[in-house]
Parts: sequence; structure tokens; C-alpha cells
Amino acid sequence: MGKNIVEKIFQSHKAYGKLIPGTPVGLKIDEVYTQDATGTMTWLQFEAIGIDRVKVPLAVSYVDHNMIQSDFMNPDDHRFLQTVAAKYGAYFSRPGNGICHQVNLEQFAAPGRIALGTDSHTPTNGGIGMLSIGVGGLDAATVMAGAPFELTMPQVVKINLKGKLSRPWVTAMDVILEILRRLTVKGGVGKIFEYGGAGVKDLNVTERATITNMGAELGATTSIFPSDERTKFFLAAVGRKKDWVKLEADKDAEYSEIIDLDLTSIEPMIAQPHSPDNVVTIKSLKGTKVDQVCIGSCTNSSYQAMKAVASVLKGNSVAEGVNLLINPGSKQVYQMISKESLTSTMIAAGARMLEASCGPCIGMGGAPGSAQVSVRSYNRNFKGRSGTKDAFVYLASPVSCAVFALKGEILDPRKSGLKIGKFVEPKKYFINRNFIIPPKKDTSKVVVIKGPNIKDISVKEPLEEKIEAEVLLKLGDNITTDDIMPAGSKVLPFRSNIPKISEFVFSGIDSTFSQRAATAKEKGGCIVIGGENYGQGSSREHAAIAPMYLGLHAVIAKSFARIHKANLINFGVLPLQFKNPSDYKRVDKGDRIIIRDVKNSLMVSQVYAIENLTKGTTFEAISDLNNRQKEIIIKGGLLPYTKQQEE
Ligand code: MIC
Ligand code: SF4
Repeated sequence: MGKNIVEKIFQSHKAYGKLIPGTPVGLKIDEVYTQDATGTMTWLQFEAIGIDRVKVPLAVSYVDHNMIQSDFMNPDDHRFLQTVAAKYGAYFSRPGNGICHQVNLEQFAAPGRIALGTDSHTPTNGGIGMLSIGVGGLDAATVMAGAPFELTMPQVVKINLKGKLSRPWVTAMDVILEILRRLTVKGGVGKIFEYGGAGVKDLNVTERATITNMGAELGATTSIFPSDERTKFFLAAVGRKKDWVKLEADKDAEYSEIIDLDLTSIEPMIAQPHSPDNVVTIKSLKGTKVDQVCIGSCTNSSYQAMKAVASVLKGNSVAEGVNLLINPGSKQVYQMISKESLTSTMIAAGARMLEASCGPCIGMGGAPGSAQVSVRSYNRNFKGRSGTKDAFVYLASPVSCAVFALKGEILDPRKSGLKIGKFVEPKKYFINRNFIIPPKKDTSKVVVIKGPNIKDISVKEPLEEKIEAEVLLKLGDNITTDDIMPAGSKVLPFRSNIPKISEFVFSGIDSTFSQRAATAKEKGGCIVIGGENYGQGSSREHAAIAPMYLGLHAVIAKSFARIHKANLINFGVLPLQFKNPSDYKRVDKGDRIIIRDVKNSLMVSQVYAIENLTKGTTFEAISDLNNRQKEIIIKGGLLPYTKQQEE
């Protein structure tokens, strides 16, 4: 029987297990990368494991999120990351070098290999044929310390692309928005999307990367494209031809499902507030006034995206009342467009140029005004993520965004009367690696520098026999990690300080949460109730660590998002599911809950009797943890588990 691309890569990297969907498989990893907002914790955990040097072939520490230096905290983190990379053998990408995924695509990603990144948009590298998975920091730390990476083998779904995009106004962003419209934010849970079909060759690597990047919003484990002549062309252009290998599915490869998508039929699309799957055609929103436009992010900040935007802006002026913010994805892209005077074109039109970083995407500046409409070429429009709670954030392609900025309203870009330049993929990218510091051989003299905001890591106690706790919050479906552990300029600087950042847990939903948790902790701790797809969105393990620090023992939900579930386990918090989803109605905020005999339930049946003391009722919850995950929970998390394995 023939193999698909995912099976080929998994097979060549398998450390243990079988490639049977739903069963655990251990993988050897080629590259691990971190970014600063998740990286400080990852590297502190790596230090705590006590290994002298990273044991993966390639480790890279990027700085791109926490870039507003309003006091000492962020630059201290950057210095810590630089020194810790030097100490343990990682490359360091300096602040200003660009957004991790864009830089990784240009500088390191290679077809046929596997990367883990401590960021949910790591699948960006799937555009080049690299199998790349977003993980929590502790998973990354243990892999850098030499462990295989274990995951539950996902199902492989083929997205069969037919036809051709009717460029120039229909772009790769419209393709992934259309897929999100069809499949929703939970449509990819437990799945890897493998792209194939005749339409693949119509897309270049950075267009493919836009699609795999935003596959994260489907809840997918990752997405991947074949490696073909277009991949070879891109790798040659970025000076890394030697990294090319051909990678394609066998003719008789099998998939758990095949979804056909005709590129020719796709039109300009837009995601409405407040979810990336709330997608409609742009023309259906004609006339919606726009206050702000942001172009960039790891989804749409390539040279091609910037060049196309500049061609639309050329000779025009941003509409009165609109703010246009642009952040190119990497220093290289920035330099390329500067050399071609395209930054000048953008500035002339009225764009406010930002540095090559995440910026407004994660609420680091650029927040919209009260109740304003912001259209962004980014990937997430969760309520409040922009920094403004009552803002209305839409997501669209960079060129559609440029049109809205000039016209001051949403309209079909094809009917705007504006012109767009024809894009010819460059044979040679401008290459500049001066902001990537390679690992040092002799690290004996390197001193790791920690600023005063960098606090010790937090670890949970081993699992007890009985959990008696208060239900502090009952939530609906699709709760995001932004809801659980908000980011933005006020919170992000505390990523290295768990006691402080825990004050912000659920603050956007219930500002009393952390205080109530402190009171509940004295009486045994707390539980949170969730609906479907609990914890969707980012990989930030702070959404597990900080609630754990506040006394969270378990989350009982209808279903979980992959990375957040793994993070809960890694920090010793039980992810439980309602055995009967209708029991969701039998528990409310404020109820006191007892789960007796927890260890036995976990180890033997994975069925837990939940007694609701307040209501005098009982219902059942289940878990689906494998043996390793059970042990991790028993020990109080992956760190104590890993340390014990070493002894
Ligand atoms: C995001 O887009 O939400 C982030 C910020 O990049 C996160 C990582 C983080 O919270 O640090 C992600 O996507 O994983
Ligand atoms: Fe940065 Fe936004 Fe991409 Fe997250 S989604 S890595 S915040 S640009």
C-alpha cells in the first residue's frame, strides 16, 4: 500500500509506536524553535531538566512578540534568551530579525524534516514540505533535552486542490478562509491536512505557507504541502538549494478523508468578528466602514504580500479616518522592499510602518479605538485580542486590506477600480543573516543573565486521592487561550513571572477569577467547566500553568483543543470530558464538587464519578490518557516526570 507524505515523514522519524490514528507515536525531531513570549518559560524548564547542551540537530530562539520595551522587563527577557541560547547551543534570532515563522521559512525550514515550535503557527513551515507542529514550552524543553516527541497519531485528510486561483485579487488567504468557512475552528482537531492535487503547482511556497499557517485556526495538528519544483525554486532563491528533496504522496496513498477544493471557484473572502471561521464573501459586506487596517503577521507578511500591497497603495492616499499599519515579516523582507523603494511607496500613501514583529496581532500596540472596525491580514480575531474589548476585528487578504484602507470601507477588491501589480517570484531573495547568532562551541564562559522579573518555575504537587473543589467558572464552546490567559501589552511582559501573570487569568471574562481562586485554594482548589473545543488557539502553556498555580485541579469540558489539552497534562491538571455531554447542564458556577478515588479512576477505568455536593447529584466524566500521560498526571506534571526518568 502506498504512503501519503505524512506517513513517509513519520516513518523516517519514528522512535516508537505505530502509525495508527488514535495511538501514541514517538518521533525524533530535527528542529525545535521558541519565540520570546513562550521561550523564557521553555528555556527555564530546559535549565531545570539539567542538560548541558540541546540534543536536537537544530534549535533556534526567536524574539518577535514581546517587543514593546516600556520598561526593563522585555529587554531583560531578550538578554536572558540570548545568553541561554549561547549557553545551551541554540541559534539566536535577534529582536528586529522578524517573526519566527517567516524567518524560519526563509532561513531554516526544509522539506521532509520535522520541526516543533512553541507557537501554534509553527505549521507555517508546512508550506515548504516540513512537518511542523506547535507545542507547549515544556514539550519543547523535554525534546531539546533528548526525549522523543510523543503525540497521538492524527488522521490524515487530503485537501485535493483543483484548478487555478484567478489572481490577482484572489489569494492564498482567501483559500484558507474558504476552508475555515467550510470546516470551522474545530474541523481539524485530531487531523493533519495534506494538500495535493493538480492545483498545488499553482501556488508558490509563501502562498502555501499562508494556507498551512492558518490551518492552525482549524484546530489541526498541522498542514503540509508536497515538496516540488516550486519548493526547489524557493529554496534556491533563499540560497538553500541543498536543503531541497522531492516529497510527494504515492499514487495509491490512502487518506481518512478527501476534500475537493476548486481554486478557480474561490472569491475574495473575509472573516467577521469574533472568530476566524465566521467567513463570508467580501462582497456581502459591501459598505461596512473601516477605522483601522493592519497588514502583516506570520500569515501574510512575505515579500510577495508586501509587494502586492505596495502596488495597490502606489500613488494613492489612505482614506480619511483610517489608520493603516504595516509590519513586514522579516528583516530580509523589509530590506528587499526598502531596496525597491516600496516602503517609500507605503509611507507616501500614509502607512504607519511597524517593525518586523507580531505587533498588533497580539495586542502589542496598534489597538483599535472604542467600538472601531479593524480589518487585518492576520489569523485571529477573537474578541478583545486586539487590546480593545469592544472592537470589531475582521480578517482578509493583504490586498483586500490595502483596498479597504484606501477606500475607507469594505468592498469587493475586484470592483474597486484600483490596480495591482503582477507578481513575478524572485529568482534570488536578498539574504542577510547578520541578526542570527550561531551556537558557540565553547560555552564554559557564558553566563546566563536573568532580570528581576524572571521568577522560578511553578510545579504542581503529585496527584492526590481526592479532589474537592469549587466550580469557579462555567464557560461555553470554543473558549480560547486568549480568554484563559490574555496577552497584550499589559500582560505579555509577565510571561516569565507566573505569580504575577496568574492575576490576569480569565480577566477578560471574569475580573474576580484570580481572587476567587485564591479563596477557593484554601478550601481545596478549583475546577472550570467548558464546552466544546476548550482551549483553542495559541500554544501558550501559561494558560495551563497560571490556572494550575491558582489551584486548578481539573477542567471538565465537552471536548478539548490539542495543544491546550497537552499543556494541561504537562502541568498536572486533569482534562476530563463529560461522559454524557448533556450533564453539562448539571453543574454550575459556585457548585462544590468531589471526585473520590481519582488515582484509581485514572489508572484503571478513566471513568470518574463526579459528586455535585451543592446539587446533591452525581454524573460521570472520562479521560482518554495513554500510560505515559497518566504517569505525568500522577507525578504532578511533565517536569517532575522527566526528572524522575533521569534518576
Ligand atoms: C498567538 O498568536 O496567539 C501567539 C501569541 O503567537 C501564541 C503564542 C503565545 O501565546 O506566546 C501562539 O499562537 O501560540
Ligand atoms: Fe505572532 Fe500573530 Fe503569528 Fe502569533 S499569530 S506568531 S502573535 S504574528
